[in-house]
Amino acid sequence: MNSRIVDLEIKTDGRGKLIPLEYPKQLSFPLQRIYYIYDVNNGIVRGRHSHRDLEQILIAVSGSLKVRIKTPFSEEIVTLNDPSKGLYVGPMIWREMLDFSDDAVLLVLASHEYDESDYIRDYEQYKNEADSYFESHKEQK
Ligand code: T46
Repeated sequence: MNSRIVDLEIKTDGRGKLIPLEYPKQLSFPLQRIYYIYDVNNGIVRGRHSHRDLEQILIAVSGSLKVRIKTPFSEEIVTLNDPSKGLYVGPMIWREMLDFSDDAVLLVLASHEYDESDYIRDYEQYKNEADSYFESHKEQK
């Protein structure tokens, strides 16, 4: 699938831990935007969309949350609860973020500026577009 957990290298010394994220050393795409999500109430599900081109890395820098990642062919739920693990999410992956702990802060590194026309928010529309996308990108299925 066009998503995977990425191990982020920790620089540890007697003062604590630091994780650098720099393109092209640790990041596979040049960064154009960051945002973070926090204060998400119990029972809330965010996301529920796909992106046509955007690549992102999601990191729970504090607390924990789950991410459901879906294509027309597969589905899995990934728990993010470790600031040294990133979830890379490539184009044409349906995502939903849920089960945020009270202290969860989800940091997102994005390859492009915010662009609403890159979002697919209707699941039927997503399935139609994803079928043709994965037909021509079989290696990402
Ligand atoms: C994604 C998941 C992981 C902006 O103005 N600029 C931004 O960069 C973003 C991301 C959002 N917004 C506005 C658009 C909406 O009015 O912030 C509001 C909430 O955005 P949205 O409902 O899209 O948030 P989520 O949590 O459902 O999804 C977000 C990202 O939008 C999305 O790209 O992959 O986090």
